[in-house]
Amino acid sequence: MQFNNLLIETTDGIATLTINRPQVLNALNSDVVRELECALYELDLDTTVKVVILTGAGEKAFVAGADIKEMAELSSFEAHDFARKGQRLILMINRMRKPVIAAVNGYALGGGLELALACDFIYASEKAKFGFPEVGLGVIPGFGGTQNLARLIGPNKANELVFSGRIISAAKACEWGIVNELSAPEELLAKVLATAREIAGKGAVGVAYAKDAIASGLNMTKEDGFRYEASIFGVLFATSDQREGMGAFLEKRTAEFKGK
Ligand code: DAK
Repeated sequence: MQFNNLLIETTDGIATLTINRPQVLNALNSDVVRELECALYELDLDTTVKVVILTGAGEKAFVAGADIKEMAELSSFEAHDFARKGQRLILMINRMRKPVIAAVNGYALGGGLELALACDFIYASEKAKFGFPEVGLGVIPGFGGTQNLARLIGPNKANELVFSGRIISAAKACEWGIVNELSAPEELLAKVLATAREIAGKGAVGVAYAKDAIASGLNMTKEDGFRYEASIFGVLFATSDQREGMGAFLEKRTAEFKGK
């Protein structure tokens, strides 16, 4: 598929997906959301891709939110449709079998922060800024932001951020646990790539099931989560990656995982 708003570059099993509308700070209109969904669907099916990195074009923004110009004109039916598309995209990232890392290079506001929160973890530039300005626009976060943020940092900090519409610094976002690691802007992609390479060198089946166990477990009681983890642990003993991983350890060599 031809993408008008995305750049995709794949090297050594790591796909970097760049939202490319820097003239409007990479704001998410319905075309971008549709393209992201199509691109991520393809990347999930591509077994040569082990990790996906999501970032924004330009130096200023990851994504400065939903496209307010487009959103302002939506009818209620279109707004409902926009929400369904956006939520489908967020859920798709959760359900993908490979990790998606957000490299937040600038503003991550509103729908942009929701997109970053849907990723498996966030690395950010020291110059990045985070916030949910929605209440100032008379709405609330609608792409799962209230749910994902409260689960990540707890309800009290989520309440403060969402109710105030305040924009916080990258340092504060890191202190609050929204961001895993900060870097100088020019070092961000290299840092994310280094972590992506580390993950890509592991067994893809183990990584996929670990993602599933952690994400699914968050919606379960602890006991059900333990039971789910145990059943996945058992399933992994039917894979070639388990035989290769343990065999390589015993033979004192580097494992060559096949991802099956
Ligand atoms: N939408 C459209 N255009 C945007 C934009 C956005 N979100 N953010 C920036 N731009 C455009 C600006 O209009 C400007 O365009 P020109 O005037 O040059 O044509 C260009 O990008 C550069 O922006 P600025 O000139 O404003 O740059 P500054 O450095 O002065 O300010 C800023 C940067 C990020 C502080 C400022 O641009 C800003 O406040 N942007 C809006 C941020 C915002 O409020 N974002 C949240 C949007 S609400 C839903 C699901 C989800 C959502 C909604 C509904 N459903 C369930 C239905 C999500 C909602 C949101 O994300």
